[in-house]
Amino acid sequence: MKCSNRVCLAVVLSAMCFASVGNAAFIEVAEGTDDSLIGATSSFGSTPKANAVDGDLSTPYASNTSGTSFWRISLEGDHLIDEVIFWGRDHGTESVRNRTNNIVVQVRDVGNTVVWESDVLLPWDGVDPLDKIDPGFGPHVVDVPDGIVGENIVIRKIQADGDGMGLGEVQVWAMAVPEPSSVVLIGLGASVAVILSRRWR
Ligand SMILES: [Ca+2]
Ligand SMILES: [Ca+2]
Repeated sequence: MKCSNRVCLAVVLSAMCFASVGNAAFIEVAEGTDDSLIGATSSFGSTPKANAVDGDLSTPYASNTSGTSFWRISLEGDHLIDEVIFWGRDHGTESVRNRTNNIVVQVRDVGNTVVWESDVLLPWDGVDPLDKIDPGFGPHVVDVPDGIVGENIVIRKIQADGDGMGLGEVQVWAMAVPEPSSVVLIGLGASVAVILSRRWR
């Protein structure tokens, strides 16, 4: 089938637009993230912060404190966040599984401002530090509401309860948000495609 240059241009631009819109599936973006993009409270023994995204549920990050702790990952650019899924540490004892009690998950923007925060997850009763609820190993699925965009994901243990925080693995299901310049180009492409398709109908 032959087509004029203008019609071909319209077809190509339209295809680009549909490709952008059609790539709407969320993917897991945290696994394998470089250590330099991860921050955390200092770790216990040989449980470095990057262990939480090494793809291996049996290798945890564990904070070296009995107080509050945090673990943070940069996604390098704005992302539409769908879900955060995490696992704790599981060495067969409730006390180790408890290292995911009393935590919140946050989405933060590039300036580190919190744009969304979960409820307190897996809380204990707040009275007796030894009377915690066994949260189990996981997966613990945290649904982030539609439309939340951020660059950093933070998991914080918010209450000193005698144990550090342990994360066997963290997954972030998200979709990169195009840079403004890309959006302008896509919009321009769509406009040109519509104009040319009308003229050559
Ligand atoms: Ca791991
Ligand atoms: Ca969601």
